[in-house]
Amino acid sequence: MTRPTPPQTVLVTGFEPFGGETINPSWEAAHALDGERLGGAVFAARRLPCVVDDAGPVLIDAIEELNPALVLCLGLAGGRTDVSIERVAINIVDARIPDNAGRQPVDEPVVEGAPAAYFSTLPIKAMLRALHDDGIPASISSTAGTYVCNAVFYALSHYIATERPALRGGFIHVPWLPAMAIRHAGAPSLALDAVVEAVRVMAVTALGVERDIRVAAGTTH
Ligand code: PCA
Repeated sequence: MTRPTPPQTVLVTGFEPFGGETINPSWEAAHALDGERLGGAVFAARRLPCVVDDAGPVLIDAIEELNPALVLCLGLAGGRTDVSIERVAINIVDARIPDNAGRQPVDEPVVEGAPAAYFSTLPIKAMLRALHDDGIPASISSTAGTYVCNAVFYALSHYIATERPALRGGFIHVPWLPAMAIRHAGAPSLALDAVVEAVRVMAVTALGVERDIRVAAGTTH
């Protein structure tokens, strides 16, 4: 008798609230997907602390525990208008506000002596097209900022490059939820259901597309 193959794990992470907010849509979306089946895969969600020194190690521990086939890290970028698929992680922390441990590093590397930057190993253009085909507003972003999200994205990318070259993983920023945007006049927002659906679409695409497609999605500034 052949044993059924266990489902592949898609690790999806979100962050705890930060910067005076009481909710973080990135964790709300990840949490909503925890345990959900997706074809031959299953989502496992983990919440990361919004702490520069801790978030990367918590993520790496989760990868070593779960041995996922794919890692999608989510974070909030209040003010962004759509699902932002991040292209590049940079080796710098320049925190505009203190993190949740009260530390505010300025111009410190994420990993001492490591390369300046890494590109996402996700098929970002194929993911972008799949989101648009599904009617979800999305774009490619070429900066994940210089705070905890970029630090996690960099830690993940450095880990993949040095320890697990076969693993695919990257970072996606999401806008405020409508209930959060109310407090910021005129601010853009995206409903939680749309964010959750976006993560499903991105996961299916990243699991199924080996070579990324070539479509222009850059910016002039
Ligand atoms: N967004 C912050 C950190 C946690 C989060 O959800 C960022 O973009 O760095």
